[in-house]
Amino acid sequence: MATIYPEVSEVKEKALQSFSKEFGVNADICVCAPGRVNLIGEHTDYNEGFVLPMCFQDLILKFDIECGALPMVTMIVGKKNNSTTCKIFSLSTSIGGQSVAEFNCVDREAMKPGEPKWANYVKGCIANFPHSTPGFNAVVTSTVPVGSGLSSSAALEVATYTFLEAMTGQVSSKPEDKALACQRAEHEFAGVPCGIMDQFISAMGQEGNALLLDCRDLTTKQIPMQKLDDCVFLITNSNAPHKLSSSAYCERRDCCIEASKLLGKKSLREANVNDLEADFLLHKFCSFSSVVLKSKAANEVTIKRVRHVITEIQRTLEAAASLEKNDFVRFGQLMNESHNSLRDDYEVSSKELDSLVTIARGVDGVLGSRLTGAGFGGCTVTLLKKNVVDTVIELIKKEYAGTPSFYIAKPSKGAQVLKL
Ligand code: NG1
Ligand code: MG
Repeated sequence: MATIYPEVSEVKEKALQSFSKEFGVNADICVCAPGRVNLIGEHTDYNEGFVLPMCFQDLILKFDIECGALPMVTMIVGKKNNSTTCKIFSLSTSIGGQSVAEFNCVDREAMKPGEPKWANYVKGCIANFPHSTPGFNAVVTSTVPVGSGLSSSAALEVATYTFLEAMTGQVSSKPEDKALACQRAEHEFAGVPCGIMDQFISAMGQEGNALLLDCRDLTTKQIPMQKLDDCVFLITNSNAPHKLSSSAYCERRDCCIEASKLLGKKSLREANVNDLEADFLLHKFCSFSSVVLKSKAANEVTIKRVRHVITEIQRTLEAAASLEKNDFVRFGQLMNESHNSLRDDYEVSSKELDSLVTIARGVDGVLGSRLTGAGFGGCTVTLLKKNVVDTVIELIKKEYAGTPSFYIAKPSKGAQVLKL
């Protein structure tokens, strides 16, 4: 049994008390699932490439010494209620504020997305759970900030699914089935055509490790991070609104799918830089075949998008290998290259994210800095020496135009059932 930090107990106690108050009985199930930060491998998951995310807790550092960690989790406590309905109270702003959802969870045909929005993730998981589910009461709360690229949605899905497993005793023998069911929940009930990374890491994360995930065959490799020693990952939330992100996400995804079709590949994972230089260009610009010719500018944009995906997949593999060799300098360089490619070729950065990255990179002791998540807003992740964390935070507070928030990421465990 892994260490349960006292702070997790605090989140748990609050949820249990609310449950007793709302329902007049004690909950008998308690589960949690974390958000995640992606270290490298951005916009590669839906191209069947590699990603390298980790679950994390927010480390408390004093004079470079680790003296605690705050949880970044979504927690659900609950109990069967001998009915066909489920009634769920949300306690936190990151899950739609204080609100309640009530619906029939036995008749799956009747289950449709609706209001409140956060309950759609829960409904999606119930609809995709391979066993029947009885009615239940629950309280859900979260410390994962919403809309920041730290995957609060996957945390809610994976927590829900883990809750259903604990309640029915039907635990998935393969964690990939659980992740895939949660991904379908997001596609079908939240209408977000997300890749597989978020659900996988939330379900499979292990304390002290990042996870290298091959999004083509769904094989994984735990990458130990204990050797980071005097380095740490700092997450900076730009707290900038990212209105563009969902339409741009779909547009990028469609562009990649179209490009892979034109190249005659199942996905961009099968493509390599030669495709960009020879075939692709030739095919697009010179051939009079059945391919619908687009303007030169549109083709150039597609080539940039494809170049990002191809090079990012390579960078991710090299980054995982560098981490295994404790070559953090190389890892940091790859993070920088990743950001530059997301900014210039994939064009998903923003002035806020660029500014955070530039400020951080200017400090001696920073090894690399990049945007994380889909882009346009949300967070950056920076690899740096522990002894310059305070300097970087102070400098960002001083020079960044917005109001940032910070998390020092300690690799932590994925979804779990907690003892009551
Ligand atoms: P964020 O922005 O962290 O939600 C999104 C996708 C991921 C992945 C990244 C880009 C969702 C829910 N998740 O992450 O699957 O494609 O963008 O690497 O849309
Ligand atoms: Mg999300």
